[in-house]
Amino acid sequence: MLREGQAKPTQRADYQAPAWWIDTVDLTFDLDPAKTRVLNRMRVRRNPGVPAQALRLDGDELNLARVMVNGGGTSFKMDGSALVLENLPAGEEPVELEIFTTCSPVKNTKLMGLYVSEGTFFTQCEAEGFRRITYFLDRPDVMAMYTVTLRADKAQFPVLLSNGNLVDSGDLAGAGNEGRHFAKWVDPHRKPSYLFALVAGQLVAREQRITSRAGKEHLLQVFVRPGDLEKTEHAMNSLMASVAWDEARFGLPLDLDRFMIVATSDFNMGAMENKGLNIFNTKYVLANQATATDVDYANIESVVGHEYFHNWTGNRITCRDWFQLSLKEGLTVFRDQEFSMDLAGTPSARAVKRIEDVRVLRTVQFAEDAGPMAHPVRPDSYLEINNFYTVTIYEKGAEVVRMMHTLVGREGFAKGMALYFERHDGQAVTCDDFAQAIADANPGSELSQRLEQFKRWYSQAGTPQVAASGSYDAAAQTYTLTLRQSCAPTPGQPEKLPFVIPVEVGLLTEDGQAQTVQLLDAAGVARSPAASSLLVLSEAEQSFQFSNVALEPVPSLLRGFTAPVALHYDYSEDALLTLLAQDSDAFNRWEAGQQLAQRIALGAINNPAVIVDANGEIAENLLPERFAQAMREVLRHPTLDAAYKELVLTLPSESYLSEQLEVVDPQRVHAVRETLRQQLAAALQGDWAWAWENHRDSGAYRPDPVSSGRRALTGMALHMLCLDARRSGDAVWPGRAYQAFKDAGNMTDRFNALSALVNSGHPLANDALARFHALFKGEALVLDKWFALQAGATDRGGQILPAVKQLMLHPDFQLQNPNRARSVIFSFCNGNPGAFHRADAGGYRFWCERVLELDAINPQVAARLARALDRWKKLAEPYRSAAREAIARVAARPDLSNDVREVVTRALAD
Ligand code: B3K
Ligand code: ZN
Repeated sequence: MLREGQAKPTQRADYQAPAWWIDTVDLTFDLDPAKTRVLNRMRVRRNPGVPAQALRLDGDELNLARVMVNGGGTSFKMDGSALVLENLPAGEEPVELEIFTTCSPVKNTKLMGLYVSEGTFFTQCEAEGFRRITYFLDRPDVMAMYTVTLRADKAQFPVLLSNGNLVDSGDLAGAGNEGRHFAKWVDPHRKPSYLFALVAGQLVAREQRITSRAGKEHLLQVFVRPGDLEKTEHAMNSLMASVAWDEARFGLPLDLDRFMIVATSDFNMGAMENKGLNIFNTKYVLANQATATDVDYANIESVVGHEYFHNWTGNRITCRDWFQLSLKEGLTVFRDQEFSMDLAGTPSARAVKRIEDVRVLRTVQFAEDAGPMAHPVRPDSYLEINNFYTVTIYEKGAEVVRMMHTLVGREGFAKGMALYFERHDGQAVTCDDFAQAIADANPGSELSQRLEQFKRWYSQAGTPQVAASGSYDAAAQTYTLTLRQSCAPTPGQPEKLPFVIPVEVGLLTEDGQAQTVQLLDAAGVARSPAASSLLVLSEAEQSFQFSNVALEPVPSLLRGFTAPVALHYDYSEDALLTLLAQDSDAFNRWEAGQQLAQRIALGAINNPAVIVDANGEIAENLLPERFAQAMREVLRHPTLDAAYKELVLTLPSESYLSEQLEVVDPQRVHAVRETLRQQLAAALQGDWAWAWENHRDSGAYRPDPVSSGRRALTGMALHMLCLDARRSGDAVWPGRAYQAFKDAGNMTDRFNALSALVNSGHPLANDALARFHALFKGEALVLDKWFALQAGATDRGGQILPAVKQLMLHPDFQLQNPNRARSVIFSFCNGNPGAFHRADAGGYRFWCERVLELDAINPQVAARLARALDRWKKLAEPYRSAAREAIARVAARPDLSNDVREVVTRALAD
């Protein structure tokens, strides 16, 4: 329901080429936190391909002082926040436009456009922030050459940065310019406005000169606040690795003399790929072993890589319109995933990365696909584009690219990328253009034969369900595998057509040996014998035949997770145990363990005889001995990597389990999973102790996959041992955890030990938390961890919500700072279902208040929080009604941002 005056959704089908082009932009900034003056000189010209129209420039919260055309005055009008020039000269001659505006960066709490963070100026323009800096055609298909002059007080803002190359700098002369200086930057590449950036403040840089394969010299710089320089080594190493990787794997070199990264502690997201001047959340730059965990190190590597890879996939070839966002995001996530895998090296470390990525996809994206915000990888409409920077655009988009990679092979994909750049370098294009290039470079491939159908991955939302069944003919030694696909309706899409789904399949014997078999092609001709085959499912139902199958097989389906689908096969428990113990495909081996655990958990959740008592505890034994034994064998396995073991031994999350249920009682899900964890802790007590003793590293800290894996496993073991001590009353392990916490030589071990104490609810936790806080008082990112740990801790009887309210009163809490707000509020509402969903609705009331409070400060952050109740319709009573009421209370507010309004309106829609 739209109220009068409210914005209307933008539709993909309404796309029109711009009526005007902007060829050059010359910006002069007089930077002042309270009132910054922006002089914008543009050369614009009519787009001859489009009927003549007025020039309509986007603007938002700007104060307009002057508009001039070709050096003289002009008439103009305002239409809402847009500046409209109706009387520009006719004809194709370029027009010189001069617009003078002011804005107030210090008041900019939305952190979009130009803002101030700890006394330093930063910008964020994607998607539509440039219009908050000056009037412009703020759309990605308008690409211009930029010249930028920054002028500011030299003592306060000694470093002045913008995109491209520094061409001039010095002190400003003349009256009123005492103590002021300037810097002039020219970007040698045309770019859309969303890639504009400036930074001005007191910063220091780590610098590195590199020489490319082609022998060209480049300067890499990582800018941070003074004092943080020693935390930039890993980011710089990651940047160097990224430059080398893109050149080696895709032949894509760095196209700038200078490439800069700047870190800020006030940022709405992870980082931003502005041309030559990436701006990062400090969380994805700063690390040393005392303050950052292994996970932080890995995230820095992948985010630095991601932003760097955008330089080609996003910046050199950009999006025609924001509906094409996955063109750059899906492809760049695919590239950063491949980068991390290539750097990880061993097959086992690659599998660990793949499992981690799939786990996010299945937990978060599948839930998005099943909820009110479900949208295709290329959406059809949006009210606020910032709401569409989603796991569907990013992670599912990356899976779509990965399927193309699977269908055409690694070489074929590289050829496709080369053709994509040959055709579209310097252009703003669509997802269709990308898919076409990959297909055209691979004539005869399954992709090019079925391209139109394949592209349904871009247009249809929802997670396809694939049901598999098999039949074995012992006499003929053939095995027939039948696959059926379906996809549930999503908002606006009641019916779906079949997708093209690549399914990698291997056949094992009952005792887990690989069978080398022959897949029969459509004509019934046997392909060469193989231990694994790629099936391409393109019809609603399709059967595939294998010959030469000596023994009744246990199928290993969707190996490596070759498609973003939910696969269903009615495995016997024995078959799952075989796959867990033997499958040569590491992904499916992990998956078999997850399915076993899921069966046990869902069985208990759905069994009315399993009683959850008033303390949220379950007395019965839920853990079958066979499962415990299988987990013990994984834990004690002589050759599996520690990182992999940790993944197998982690039970499916509460959110993932909830998605498998029709109706969710979140407290019951929580109780069952906690009980299972507690019982796994007890059943394997001696094994956990063995794992802890045998995987501790004494050598120098290195965040590589092998040693990180060992720390992850010892952390898990310590956690399980403390959990078990809670049951037995034993004091030894909590004591060791406390000692490990105090003695730790790195943040990973220290935080794991602290987390073991906090999450097992041990009395020593309070002392440890106080020490931790004292130790890291001045370290904002570490304090974020401290807050997040407490807000995300295991709830036992409802103690977390009051603790969260207390945390918000802590002098270090700051609602305006997105990292801090996320560390407390999101960790509770989005990350702690067992604490958030309370029968007394206290969690939902808290959510409602915080969404409204944040919306007045920063709508983007508020809208993310608003999504915590996306899945309310699935909840059992009394949660369902209470959640609905809380959402309705938000929706009833007349002054909501588009961001929050879109989320709550969709949530309440039928
Ligand atoms: N492109 C940015 C995200 C911008 C988000 C705007 N709300 C970071 C990235 O994906 O690399
Ligand atoms: Zn990106």
